[in-house]
Amino acid sequence: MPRSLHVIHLALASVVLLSLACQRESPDPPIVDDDASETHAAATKDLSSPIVDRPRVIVTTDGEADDRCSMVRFLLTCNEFEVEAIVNSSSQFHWEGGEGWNAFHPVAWVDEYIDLYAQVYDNLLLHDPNYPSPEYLKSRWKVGNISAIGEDEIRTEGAEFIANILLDDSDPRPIWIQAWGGCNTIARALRIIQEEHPSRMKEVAGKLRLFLIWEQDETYQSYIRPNWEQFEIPTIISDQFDCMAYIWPKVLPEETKRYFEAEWMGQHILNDHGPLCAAYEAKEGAFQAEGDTPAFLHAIPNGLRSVDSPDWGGWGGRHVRVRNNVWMDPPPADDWKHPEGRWHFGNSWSKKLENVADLPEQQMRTQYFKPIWRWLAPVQNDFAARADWCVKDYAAANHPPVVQLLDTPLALKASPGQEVTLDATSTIDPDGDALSFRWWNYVEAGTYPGKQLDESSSSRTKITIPHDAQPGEEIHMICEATDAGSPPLTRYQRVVIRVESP
Ligand SMILES: [Ca+2]
Ligand SMILES: [Ca+2]
Repeated sequence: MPRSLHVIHLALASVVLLSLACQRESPDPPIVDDDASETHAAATKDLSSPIVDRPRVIVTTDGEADDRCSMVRFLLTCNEFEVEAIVNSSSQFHWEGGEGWNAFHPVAWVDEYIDLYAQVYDNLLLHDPNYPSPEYLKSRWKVGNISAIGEDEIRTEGAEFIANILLDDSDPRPIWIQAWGGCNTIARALRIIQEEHPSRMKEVAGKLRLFLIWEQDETYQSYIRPNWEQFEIPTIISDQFDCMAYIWPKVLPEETKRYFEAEWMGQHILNDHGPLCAAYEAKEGAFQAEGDTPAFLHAIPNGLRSVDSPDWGGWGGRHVRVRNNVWMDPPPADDWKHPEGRWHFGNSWSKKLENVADLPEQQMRTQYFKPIWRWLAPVQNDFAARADWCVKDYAAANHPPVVQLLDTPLALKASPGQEVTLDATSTIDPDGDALSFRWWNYVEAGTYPGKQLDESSSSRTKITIPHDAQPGEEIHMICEATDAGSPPLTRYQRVVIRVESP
């Protein structure tokens, strides 16, 4: 690559390296170019693009075929996270001793997938030095509670491991625990804390974040809710994830489906992208299902800052507050009420809408899943770029732009009628690709009930706060930058404008 691009590449690498400093265990640190670090420091002065701490994540998985597909994508995305643990757990669908469809995939599949990751690891490092070593990932893989549906009695290694991570007070940053299966291993871990360190429950809850793909057993209701919900753990329980699971051919809009069909999947993921992608379990060459993927899409620091609040929306969908700090899916119609108890397969709105036949109901279904599918083209292109990183050198692959705002705070106040400048002209692309921009008003994420503000295709634009906006209302403006590389990659910044009195 040309020298100037090389400097930018190293500078970007130095950004992510900063967050490694506070990682307990980290992969071998790559060599840092001091000059490049200074270049970056100078380049980011006065820019509203905070250095993003990589979110700490714990995955619990029931090993279903779609979990295994999600794991391929997760491993290719784990440079974005500090992977604290990957833990096998059971669910209402799969447990040890389950038969037929309910069979439990032998736990060693996680280890086998990390072995496949090891085969492409050196090449992934060419693209981001933050990829954790296979040895590190293996040290973080444990087996949790798998002996039966909702079994949360046995003190498993996986439950203890999660408890110890939560009890480690040397690192106060949040931890996102994802339930790709049941909540039983998470429940057992929390019960260890309640029984042995009751005085620390509030402190532990303070850094805990839950993203549940349905409640795939009873343990959230039987144990976690009565004992822990009082501590206001931000908890997302998702149903909209289902549009990335097996029903995608029925429920995704036509313009999105092509990213899931055999032609696209074969070209971008399955063929000629190394052993990890080759292990991806396609269905007749097409996407099969990745129902659990939204649980970690939510935490990717792509600029949307969706982890800041579940109702802000982002790659993992958008949710509304239902009770205490529990968030579920926006209702498809005003008279659809969230369940008082468990939110799961048995009362899922997705399942209720899956096979509707008449047009208005189909339109309702499309709207219901929009919080996820509106992002799926960039999500799939992001996957495709990572697949390329398994086999291509830096110059031959694409890397996402870094959206940087100039004199534009990420949170600002403005009064009705006031003009606000939104400036992303400092955005860079590590490959030197041309960039296209879109500044748009994410209406659903805000609280201003008026009509959508006009969008702009300039990197720098001005908006006028509507005259009927009321003090306290919020307007969310998204800057979306897409590069001209192949596949095209998109990153964001979000500016939240709070309306104040004139
Ligand atoms: Ca699962
Ligand atoms: Ca690029």
